[in-house]
Amino acid sequence: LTMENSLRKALQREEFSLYYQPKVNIKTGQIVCLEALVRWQNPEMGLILPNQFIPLAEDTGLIIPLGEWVLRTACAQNKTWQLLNYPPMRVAVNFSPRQFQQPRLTDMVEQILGEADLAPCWLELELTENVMLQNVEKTVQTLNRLSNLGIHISIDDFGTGYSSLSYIKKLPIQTLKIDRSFVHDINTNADDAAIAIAVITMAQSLRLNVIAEGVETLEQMKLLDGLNCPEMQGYLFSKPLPVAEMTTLLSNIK
Ligand code: G
Ligand code: G
Ligand code: MN
Ligand code: NA
Repeated sequence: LTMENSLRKALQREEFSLYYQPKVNIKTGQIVCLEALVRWQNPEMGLILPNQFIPLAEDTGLIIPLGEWVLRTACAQNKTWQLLNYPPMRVAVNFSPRQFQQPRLTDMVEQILGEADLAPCWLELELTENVMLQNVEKTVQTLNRLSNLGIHISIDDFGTGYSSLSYIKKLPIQTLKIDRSFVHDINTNADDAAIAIAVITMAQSLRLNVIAEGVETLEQMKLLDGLNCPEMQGYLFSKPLPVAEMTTLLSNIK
């Protein structure tokens, strides 16, 4: 209960912050997107990672105001970087199941984009397969609305969920993110490599973009590059960074 009470107060006490991690196009060397990852710095408990509080936020419904804060902060930050003349890139925000199912989701997203004065093409939403499996018709309708605004939709942790290939074909999405569990041992585990190849091949046939996450070594990068996976994300390029450090990184590449 302590954790729940602290979580309730954390928003008004401004204890949350966003870290950003680049997604890199390996062919051009450009950063195409920065993924926003929420952190909670509590005075008593210290730094708390999302895996330790997102499930609780989901269960208590606090994910709704927290999610809006994340979206608003990420959009405003991306606009700030654009006004500072850094090369334009998308900002990606993770949406959990309850967030995706909230009433008037599209209105809320549109309003936040408007407040930030950020064009929708610079926003990406990351959804897991399971987020979208609840109600197929509703899911397609919501994704169509978001997609028609010009927002980029990605399927996060792809390969770990239960979606069928025919289902994926129906969805207005742009990108598949190969889950990092398949990347970790890709150089030594033939099964993991086979799954990565299958996802990359499928993405190519469906004309979807594909990105590998959790890339930590040069060997993993080379193998994925050889498989024609154009985009990568992981500690090899950068760990998630707070705003000041990310701004320094952006200055160094400008
Ligand atoms: O930041 P880290 O790599 O520890 O993230 C762990 C998990 O928490 C990931 O699955 C990520 O998608 C999720 N996560 C991080 N930030 C957010 C957020 O702002 N909203 C939601 N819903 N999930 C997040
Ligand atoms: O589920 P999602 O992809 O949103 O989660 C992102 C999580 O992955 C964050 O917790 C982030 O800190 C973590 N992460 C990012 N890059 C790497 C990496 O190269 N290796 C590992 N092990 N984790 C990573
Ligand atoms: Mn993600
Ligand atoms: Na993931």
